[in-house]
Amino acid sequence: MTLPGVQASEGLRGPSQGKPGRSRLAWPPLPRGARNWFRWRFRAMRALRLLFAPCLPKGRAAPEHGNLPFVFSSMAAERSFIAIKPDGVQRGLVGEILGRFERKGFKLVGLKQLTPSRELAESHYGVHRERPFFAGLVDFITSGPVVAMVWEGDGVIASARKLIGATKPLEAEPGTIRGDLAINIGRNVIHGSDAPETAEFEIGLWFTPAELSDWTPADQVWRAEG
Ligand code: DAT
Ligand code: MG
Repeated sequence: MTLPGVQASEGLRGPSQGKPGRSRLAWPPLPRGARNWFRWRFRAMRALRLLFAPCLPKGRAAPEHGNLPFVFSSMAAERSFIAIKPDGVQRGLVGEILGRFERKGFKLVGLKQLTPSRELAESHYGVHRERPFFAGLVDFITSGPVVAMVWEGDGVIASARKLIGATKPLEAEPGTIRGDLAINIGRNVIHGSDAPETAEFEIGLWFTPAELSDWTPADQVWRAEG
């Protein structure tokens, strides 16, 4: 049915838009879900641009999102899964470790404390399943509360690994978490994702999407340029 006052143009109607009056744009031959995604993304971006145009500093564009204000430029930022292991929690090192990531300037988007099930631990360390230390590692990681976190920011995966330090704490540089706070490989206080694929897998394993916050620190402009 054509809405009053809306003229549907036959020539411009999309390929699967059989109903008259549905569309005034020629959509490429994409599945309906993809078309809807593009359509709503476009509308959302346009609304945000209109809404924030007055407060957009001149020459201050976020390249990956057109001329949206910088507050939206973190939408596709990198995330890493970080966990303070039971030894770190038992030793009262949570504040110390969390503080190092905060002071670096990364953004905390997920945080919870839990004692992992064996199933969760075995999935998390599945890559080490065949290693002789696997059983002991699973026993250790399920032995008490773990503080699970997701941190966000440009380059956070590699940077977190540097903040954490080498797997063997005696080989970790002073100034790193393991270098400063641990001695033994089996008690190295913290885990950090080692690559984008593992980060994605681990975040999905430990957190539901609803447990992660999209937010912008009030001082974001002082953390990262542009
Ligand atoms: P990392 O935690 O630095 O990513 P990894 O993925 O190689 O290190 O190993 C996972 C954990 O398994 C590690 O933090 C401690 C434990 N582990 C690794 N190698 C070990 C070994 N040879 N003996 C005992 N535990 C070990
Ligand atoms: Mg690892």
